[in-house]
Amino acid sequence: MQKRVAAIHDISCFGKCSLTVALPIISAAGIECAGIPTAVLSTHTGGFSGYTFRDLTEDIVPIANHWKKEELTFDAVYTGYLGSIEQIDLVCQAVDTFGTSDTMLIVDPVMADHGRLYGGFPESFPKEMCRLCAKADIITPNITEAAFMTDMPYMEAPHSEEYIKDLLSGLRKITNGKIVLTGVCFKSGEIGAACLDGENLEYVFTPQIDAAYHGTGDVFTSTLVCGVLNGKSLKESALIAAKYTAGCIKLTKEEYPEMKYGVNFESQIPTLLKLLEII
Ligand code: PXL
Repeated sequence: MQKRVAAIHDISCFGKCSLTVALPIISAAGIECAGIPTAVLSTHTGGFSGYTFRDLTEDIVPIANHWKKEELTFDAVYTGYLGSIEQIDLVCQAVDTFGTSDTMLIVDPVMADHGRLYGGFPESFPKEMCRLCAKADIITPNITEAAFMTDMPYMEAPHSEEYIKDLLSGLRKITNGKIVLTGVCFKSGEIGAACLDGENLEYVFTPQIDAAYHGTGDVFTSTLVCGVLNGKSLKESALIAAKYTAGCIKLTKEEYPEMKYGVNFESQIPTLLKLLEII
């Protein structure tokens, strides 16, 4: 039976992130990807100025209610960028409406990077995001998001293992779900993720490429969703996601170093399908 995901993110019309990344990656893996757009922006908010922002908060619950009425069921709900605190509550409500006990909730608490909240987010946003993370089966914060949600200081790489374990224990107080903490770097030249499943902590690493592009967090978590729904373990899925994301960054750096335009994930889709053992 084909798996079905509901992806709840904004549509940034240009800039390769959120739904314009989740839809193609999840679909390429053979998984149906329905979407609830939380907002429509002309571009993402990182590096562009003067972007439009059409808020779709009012549509979230009616879409969920309609899906419920149609008796649509989902193997997973995958949430990403949410444009306001109100949307966090409405997404919790929407998940309760059309989700069942078999629906996995994967929350990427998209709100910050490099020690700073994204533009437009209030200081209180990380604390509010904890409520959605509390309901999740898997969360995928980066180091900045983890630091903000746990009230711990943000530390630049290279990280000590003690710092990563402290962040993970802080996150464990927020959620009983599995935790994939991204952007973990113990020594220069290697970057990856810490995967905490219950008490079991494992790391995955790939060679670090000296470049940063927008939307790579969305590429990573969309890929993780594909791995998990295709029956891979958390660690296997995180390694596939790390390898695919690193491959996209490497190719993009060779081709076109404009960070705000996102990565060339499209031409790497055949590699993704091989990593996922679909082809
Ligand atoms: O990739 C995360 C993301 C998603 N959506 C919007 C964003 C960002 C990051 O800046 O601005 C609108």
